[in-house]
Amino acid sequence: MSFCVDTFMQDVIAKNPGETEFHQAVREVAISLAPFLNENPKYVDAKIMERMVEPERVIEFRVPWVDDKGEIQINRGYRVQMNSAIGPYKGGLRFAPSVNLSVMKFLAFEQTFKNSLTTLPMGGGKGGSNFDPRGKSDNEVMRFCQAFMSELYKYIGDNIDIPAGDIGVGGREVGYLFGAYKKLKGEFAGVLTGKGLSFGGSLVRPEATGYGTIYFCEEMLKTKGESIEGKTVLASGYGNVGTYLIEKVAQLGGKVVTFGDEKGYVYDPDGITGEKLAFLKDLWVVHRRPAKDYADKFGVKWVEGRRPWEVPCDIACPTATQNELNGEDAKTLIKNGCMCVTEAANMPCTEEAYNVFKEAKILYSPGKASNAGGVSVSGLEMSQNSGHISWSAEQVDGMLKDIMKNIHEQCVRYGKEKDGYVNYVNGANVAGFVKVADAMIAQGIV
Ligand code: 2IT
Repeated sequence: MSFCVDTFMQDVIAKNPGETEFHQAVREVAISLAPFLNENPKYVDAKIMERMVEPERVIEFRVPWVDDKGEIQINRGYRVQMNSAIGPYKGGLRFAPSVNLSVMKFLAFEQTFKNSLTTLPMGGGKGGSNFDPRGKSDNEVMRFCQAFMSELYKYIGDNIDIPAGDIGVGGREVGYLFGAYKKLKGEFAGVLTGKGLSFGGSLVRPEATGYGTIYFCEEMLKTKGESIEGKTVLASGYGNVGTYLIEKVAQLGGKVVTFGDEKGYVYDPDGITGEKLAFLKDLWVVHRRPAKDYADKFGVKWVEGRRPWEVPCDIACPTATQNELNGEDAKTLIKNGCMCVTEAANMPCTEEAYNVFKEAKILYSPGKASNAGGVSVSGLEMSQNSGHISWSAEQVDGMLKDIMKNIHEQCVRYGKEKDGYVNYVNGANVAGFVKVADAMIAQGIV
């Protein structure tokens, strides 16, 4: 048997009609794995790819709750339990209006590869709801989280499936979800990660995705004899990921000059450091305020209705959401001299954008490699919970650095081409695949 991307994709599209994000994520993996699969037919014969695109289980449920006005609201909840070959399902929950089954499945599929790369024993899962926490009161968010957990608790557990945060789910939401689980199950278990420090959370978990992305970026730059110091960097979002990414760049002597939201972006040519960084750190994570507040406060430029990729830079870090950087944006970045694109969000670059970067042979890393720091520290939170211990910030940060370095090495090992160019997409996909695939073969047809 041989592996043919077109035949495989036709089948995936026929079985999952309309799920465009899921098709996109699977196609990227299929294209990059095809040569490897055809050199290693045991994976083709065992139909590993066909098995991996079929979630082990999808849970979809009604989430009714009552808002502050007394009106009944109905949202839809999801948990996609994608793959448990190398560990219990692990992955975040996303609360955003754009959430649908396609988005959940693409994220769960990516998560399986990402978690495999972390070197920790975690399978892949993802969940969430089309609930929008923006503009809701604390009480509304709490009632929603309780309603959501009143169904989800049946399917999760500290050795079964361990959710965490993603877009729209931060410390506040994880706290409410944890409280609801504890009440329903009557047990205090490490069933969620990203918890508050006083009830089993890990130091450095909030910072881990942003910090980890920059540690990975540093490793990429090192291969060219470069570093972050003195570099001009673009970020897009300023949630949990963007905020701490900006902080780490500032700590390492680089300068992030943009961030934004769906309304536009801030351009601060002097860089977001010092007092401005302190303001930014609270802007969304604490106060949930629009990006424009920063421009108004510091008298810098606000660019309405556009994305930051038009600003000249050395390094671009998409930190917001899927497909936020398209082929045209990619061409603009290259034209302006960008040498490195490190994804902090999940699948933020379109297929066209990826092809532009590949053609130009610049440093480009997919989120499943470079943003794996978040779930890695979640894995470390699970270890601390099961050992009833807590590690210092230095210990966790040191382990995070080692993990990001290791992921970079795996990408280079599997992604280096004959001319020395490292295709991090191929490297991440093959390395992530091999571990899961070998575990699946060893466990038989289950
Ligand atoms: O996309 C991701 O890796 C996350 N949202 C974090 C998942 C986790 O379990 O910490």
